[in-house]
Amino acid sequence: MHSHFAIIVTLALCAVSALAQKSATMEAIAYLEGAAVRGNVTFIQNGCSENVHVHVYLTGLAPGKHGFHVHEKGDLTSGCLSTGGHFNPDKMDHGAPGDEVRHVGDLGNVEADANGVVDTTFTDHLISLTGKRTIIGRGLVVHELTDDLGKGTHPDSKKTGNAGGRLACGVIGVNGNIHEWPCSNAAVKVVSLFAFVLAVFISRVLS
Ligand SMILES: [Cu+2]
Ligand SMILES: [Zn+2]
Repeated sequence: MHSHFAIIVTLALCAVSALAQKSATMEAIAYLEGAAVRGNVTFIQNGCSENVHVHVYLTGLAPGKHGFHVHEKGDLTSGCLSTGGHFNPDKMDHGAPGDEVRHVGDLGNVEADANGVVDTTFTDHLISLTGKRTIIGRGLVVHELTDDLGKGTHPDSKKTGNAGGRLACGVIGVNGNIHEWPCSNAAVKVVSLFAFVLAVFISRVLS
């Protein structure tokens, strides 16, 4: 009887920890500001290894495409220049969002309409709001020119996409009310794994 109780408790713990990791919605936001350009970018991730949904709203741009990247630092001391290079924890060359070889921070281009407004939504599979590829606390930059996605002939193509000056930038911050985001904590995974192994072990012993 005690053993059955232990199994039920253990399985319940597994389910709760699995659900907690699955259902936690993480949200982040950056307010971008420059001489003429400003706006908001929001990021939503519905679980630890899920894709990140990005909504970009910017005004004051020249019509057309503009390079759009996560840069490595959230430092705005000397404006957008202090945000460093593209966020690149995997030490790759610059590329397009859909490429195998790209910086984590390579979000491609956003396109402003005839009024200079960007209002668009896309999904990225490589950036994350948690773990090794987290973009929380890093810089977000919109550029003067089109990012050539690493396919240009300019010497900077494989480094920056030759996207020109930095028109506006901001820091990506937390925009949610959950106190602890689940998957940045390796301990949560260890506990879940331990509970699972224990449950399997107990059920073997009893059968
Ligand atoms: Cu950039
Ligand atoms: Zn890049």
